Amino acid sequence: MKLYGYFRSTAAYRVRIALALKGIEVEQVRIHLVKDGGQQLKPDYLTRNPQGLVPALELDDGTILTQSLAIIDYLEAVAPEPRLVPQDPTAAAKVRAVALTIACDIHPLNNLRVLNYLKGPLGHRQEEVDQWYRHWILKGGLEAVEQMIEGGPFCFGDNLSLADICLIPQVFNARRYKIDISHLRKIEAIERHCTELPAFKAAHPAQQPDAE
Ligand SMILES: N[C@@H](CCC(=O)N[C@@H](CS)C(=O)NCC(=O)O)C(=O)O
Repeated sequence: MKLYGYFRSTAAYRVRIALALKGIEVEQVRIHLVKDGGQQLKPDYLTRNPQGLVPALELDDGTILTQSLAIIDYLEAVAPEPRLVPQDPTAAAKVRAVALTIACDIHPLNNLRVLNYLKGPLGHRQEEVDQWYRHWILKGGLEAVEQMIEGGPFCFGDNLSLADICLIPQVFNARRYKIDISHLRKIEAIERHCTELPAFKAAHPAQQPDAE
């Protein structure tokens, strides 16, 4: 299998964590999101993902899967251990609610193409773009997630789940943009715990072959 991604992509980072947890090895293909005006927008890559976004997972038979959560669902189906979504329907819905809050409500507002559009065509100053980022990552974003999770050592007690897989990359991104999250005590504790685990370490952007 080939994972098309970029070291700093939080969506690709989610998939890398899931792959590492399940012990699945893939070839990584770098799609540089900035160089050459964004390799994700080149015709060759658009044939793989018409959205022009990473990640995409190419299976050995050539099938391409896109959308990080759909890819993780696929991995969960073909390699069920360790479980990333609990069997209990209520627990599963809570895990998915956190994952979807991050993947559908926080991340899209702060994606590279959105920030570039604010700055480029709409002409906003960098301080305004930074304010946008800070606002959406915290308000109704990570501040809500802090209320939705139980906490320690993972989002939902002792069970590592899809919620942690989505949370840790988003926190990495918040730190990259120097967002103060010191008031989010549960999230900070989960970050401290998860980032020490081998699968999270292996998936970290700094450990990727294309890290800069
Ligand atoms: N919902 C998608 C989001 C994918 C996504 O937005 N990827 C970002 C990197 S984290 C990207 O490729 N951005 C390129 C751009 O904004 O031009 C998923 O979960 O896979």
